[in-house]
Amino acid sequence: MTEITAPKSPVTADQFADEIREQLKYAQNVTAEQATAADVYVAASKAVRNHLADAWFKTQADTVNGNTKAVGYLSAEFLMGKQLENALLNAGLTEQFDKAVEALGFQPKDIIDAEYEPGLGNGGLGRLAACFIDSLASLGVPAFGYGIQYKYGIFKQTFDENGKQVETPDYWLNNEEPWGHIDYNRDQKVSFGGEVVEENGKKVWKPAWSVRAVPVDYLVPGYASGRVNTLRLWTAKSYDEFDLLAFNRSEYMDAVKPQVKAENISKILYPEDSTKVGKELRLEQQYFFVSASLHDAIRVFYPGQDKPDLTTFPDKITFQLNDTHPVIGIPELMRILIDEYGYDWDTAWTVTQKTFNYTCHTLLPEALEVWPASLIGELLPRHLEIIKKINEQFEDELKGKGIDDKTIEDMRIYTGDAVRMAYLATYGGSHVNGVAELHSQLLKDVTLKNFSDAYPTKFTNVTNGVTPRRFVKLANPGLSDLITEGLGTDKWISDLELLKGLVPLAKDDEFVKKFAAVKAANKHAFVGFAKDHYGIDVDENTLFNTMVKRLHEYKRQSLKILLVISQYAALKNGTLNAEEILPRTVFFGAKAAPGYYLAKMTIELINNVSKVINNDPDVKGKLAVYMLPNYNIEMAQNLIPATELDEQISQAGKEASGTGNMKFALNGALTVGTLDGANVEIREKVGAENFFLFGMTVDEVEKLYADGYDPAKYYEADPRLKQAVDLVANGTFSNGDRNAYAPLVADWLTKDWFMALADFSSYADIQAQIEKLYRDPLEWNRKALLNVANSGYFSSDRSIEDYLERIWHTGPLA
Ligand code: NBX
Repeated sequence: MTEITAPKSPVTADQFADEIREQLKYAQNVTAEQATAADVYVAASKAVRNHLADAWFKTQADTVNGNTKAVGYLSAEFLMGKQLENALLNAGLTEQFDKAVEALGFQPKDIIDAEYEPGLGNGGLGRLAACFIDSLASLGVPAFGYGIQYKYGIFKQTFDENGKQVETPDYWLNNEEPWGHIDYNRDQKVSFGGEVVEENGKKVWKPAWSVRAVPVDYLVPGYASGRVNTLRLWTAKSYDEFDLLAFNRSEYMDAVKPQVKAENISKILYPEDSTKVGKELRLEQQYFFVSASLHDAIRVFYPGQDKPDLTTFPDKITFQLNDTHPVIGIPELMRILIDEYGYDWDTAWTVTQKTFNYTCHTLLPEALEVWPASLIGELLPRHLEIIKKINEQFEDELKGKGIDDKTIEDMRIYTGDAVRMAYLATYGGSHVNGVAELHSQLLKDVTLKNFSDAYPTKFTNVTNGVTPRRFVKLANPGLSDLITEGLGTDKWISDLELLKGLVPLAKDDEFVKKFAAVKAANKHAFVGFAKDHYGIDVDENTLFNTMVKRLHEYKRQSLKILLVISQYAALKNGTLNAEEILPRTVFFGAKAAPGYYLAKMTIELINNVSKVINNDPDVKGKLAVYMLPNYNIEMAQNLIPATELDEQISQAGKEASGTGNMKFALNGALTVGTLDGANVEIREKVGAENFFLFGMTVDEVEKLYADGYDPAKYYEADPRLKQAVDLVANGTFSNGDRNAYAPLVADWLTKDWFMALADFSSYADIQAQIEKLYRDPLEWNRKALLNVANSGYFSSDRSIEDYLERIWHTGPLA
């Protein structure tokens, strides 16, 4: 007997159909007969939202009145993905919904698909925030996600006829959006600019302009916890909608200027740019959402109190800083406590330090935000003063610890002309964590070494995780059913370590064959998805080999495309005979930051390699390559379950964690990867024999840098690599134009900062192992199943439990 514990609402399908009809009639103002799929989507979303309302109110009340410290997750990005299916799952209404929409004459899938995916994040960091708030709610921990409701999310990516990336704005609010509720009555005022004056011996900030921060609330339903938390995304509005004087002078454009200036703040998500800094609007965004959120938390936890005792603030809520983006919250809380509530510096500092913790998501020094002091001074003059004073206190503290002047200089938060946000976060909070074991170790040993020496107990690790609800249960229903069958229970959905119970089943050939059949069905389904969405004909009788993530040199999409080119060349040369050839389909998905030249050129190259290979009759049925446009959560949910081989091939010591790697392992793909980020832990858990490892280690990379790296040597030494680079250089993928990729080729041969060429040989060599194993489907699938069985650790529920224990020191509501 299979034990089913998934939530199930007592509402019947008929009742739910009536609720949808009611929404259609009174909210959408269409009859059931007139309704389109888009209407039914909105109506069903509102109906399911209503089902969550009582649990939401109760959770809010318990959060404020209970004695459990809440978590505030401050993040500039929440990459949520589509909401309806997840809300139905957590409300226990999936089956009723399916029947109800069928009764209304629709296919459930068409209604789910009618939702427009919000793209309020760039990649891993934003998706992690979304997984974390899902897990917090599912564990019953009182929590708020705080961020920005951008009008325009991450750009939409298409390719022009030359294969170049084209970015178009993503105006995701073009249609009715049923999930967010704008609450004009819980607004906050956020001010900027002006000057600081002394009045009666007190510093007083006289700002020059203000915007109105209005919250838009999203429900965050937990799975089987009965709890619904809040994601509060701020939108910027102007206080003076309209300058009537200017309007009367017929200066129409000027009349709306204040509105435009204010509303610009939440207009657009910055596409991740790890190299450029100094964007005024970005600092405005950061301060905007952080200031509004801190004030909001005070409003929530001290309702109606003019003189709240804010020394208890850190007992009410702990704020996690998701990377450096919200770090301006540290001086802002100091300012609130001192200027708005009259606390002395030391009390304010104690409260502030207790309130914040910082998660770092990078190892690239250029990705740690550093703001010009002049910019902070202009935009937030009072904060700059506070930062300077924090820095003075910090330097004194370091002197007191006997640290030498040179080291103190290296550690300064305020350098005289810049403010280092990572250092401010490290000093201003209680804990600092990296996002995988290796990453946290490297933070301590390299990136933040001086800080870890001075404050060793601040540093800890919390390895990332992903939510099993979205990325297994919803994305892979076939595998979910098989897991439930194998374990005899569906409890794994909220206790992912139970997947371990599948380990013995890897010895059962019949079960392994069922597992293989699920993968085959997922591949088949993806062929349909690819046809519908991209108009391509994918051959499902090939190995599905995927590399999806942001385009970045350190992630080394170049290494993968060079390998593909060398495989193509081997097929063309006849170096491989027909029996040796393992038919493969390679899928890439990646957005490049719009200003990132080499990344964009790599996309263009992949597209043109794809054109040549896919149109070459000599390799038909043996090799195909696709650069799928606009990689997003929806694509991930469809492609990951269909993938058999996943690429995690960053240079060792560069990928902080990776979370795609976890999603693939949980969905039964084998990984080919380097010893980087969370790959290290994945390999440990799933077993070295179930992971294709290649490439240099962190130490080997360091040694090679130190010895002087010359990529041309590697090019000369491996004929496979030489041939691949030569084919790019000689115009094979650019209609004979030898200049098309010259900058890329020159970079590979003279610089290759992330050492793709040095790792090429071991990467090419391991392919033989991959191909050999794939020819034995039973053994391949046994290993893939063991990946699933041993990846329960990578649930974001486990990550949150680690945060609770190591950093937040709180837990579920009673
Ligand atoms: O955060 C990513 C890391 O690269 C991954 O290794 C890690 O798994 C993931 C979650 O911890 N970082 C990331 O996604 N960064 C950004 O998206 C980003 C956004 C804006 C920005 C800088 C980086 N200014």
